Amino acid sequence: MRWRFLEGDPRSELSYSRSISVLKAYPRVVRSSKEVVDLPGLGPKLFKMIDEFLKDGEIKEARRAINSPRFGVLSQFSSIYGIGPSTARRLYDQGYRTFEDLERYYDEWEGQNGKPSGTREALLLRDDLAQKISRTEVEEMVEAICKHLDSIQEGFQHTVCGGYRRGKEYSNDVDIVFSRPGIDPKQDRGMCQALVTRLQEAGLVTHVMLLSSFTSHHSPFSSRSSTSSQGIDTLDTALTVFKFHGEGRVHRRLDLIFAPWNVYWTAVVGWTGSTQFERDLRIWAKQERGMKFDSSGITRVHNSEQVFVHSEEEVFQVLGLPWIDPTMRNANA
Ligand code: DCT
Ligand code: MG
Ligand code: MG
Repeated sequence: MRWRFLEGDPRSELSYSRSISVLKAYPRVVRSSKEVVDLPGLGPKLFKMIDEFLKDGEIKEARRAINSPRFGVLSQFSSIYGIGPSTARRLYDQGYRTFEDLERYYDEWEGQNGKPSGTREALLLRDDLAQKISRTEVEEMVEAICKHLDSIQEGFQHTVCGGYRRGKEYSNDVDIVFSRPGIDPKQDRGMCQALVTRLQEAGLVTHVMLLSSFTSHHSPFSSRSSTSSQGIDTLDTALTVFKFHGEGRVHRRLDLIFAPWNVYWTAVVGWTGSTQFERDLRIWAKQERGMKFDSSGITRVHNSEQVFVHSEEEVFQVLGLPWIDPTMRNANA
């Protein structure tokens, strides 16, 4: 799956990703591919791999990837915040192999373009950002952030989403969705920006990678397309880097999302993940319900009518699904 991702073959990557999530959800130990022939999303190629793994303890193709220097370098490069697989491949093809090579490349880039490069910053932060965040530290960050938000405007509700909400012991970043119940979103326009500015002034946000009210939910580096043209159902999003003052503190990635109250719960579902769960939810909504689901809202495809919800249960209800506990949404590899 990772090899396909790094080499830019999204169809195949997604197919492996789905197969992995299906196998992961299978409650018994698999002793032969015959046991899983009836599971959805698995094909002949995967059955061969399962049997090969059961027989040899590894899969040749996966071994080839792991042993390939190119795979190693692309993995490293794409671990940098802001470098996606296609940039990683371009850099590799131009002969770059190490982080030091990349530092030189981006230094030159800065010299030529006369402006700082976000990726150069991310390279400096790479050791910090590679460290995982404990639940305790997530909670400590959330408390500090909410205190600052309260000092700007009281009455906001928040949910810490992402891996934390799915029960993961350690997260790669912190994702928080905010909204003010019953308030016309026009009134809170600019809150995301205001909070980021406040956190910057407090010296807690050290870098802003993206500040946007124009895109719905996605990182600047992901290929998810913008979903709706109406201004009302886009979310204010800030992708930032956060660091507490003091010795031994580490830079952390922090995603802040501000949603209008009537799509707060779709935003919570959309930002809870996992990524594979979100993919499947979107496919389900479209195929089974004729609806378009994403974190910025649910719309009926045939008349573009928006469906508003008031709880997470209702999101699932509208989609015709039973509520699924966040800890059961860990469908990623
Ligand atoms: N998400 C999504 N599509 C994307 C990016 C994110 O559907 N292109 C959703 C799924 C998870 C949620 O947003 C938060 O994403 P991340 O923070 O990237 O992942 P995570 O599941 O929180 O895991 P971690 O942050 O620990 O790596
Ligand atoms: Mg996260
Ligand atoms: Mg995130």
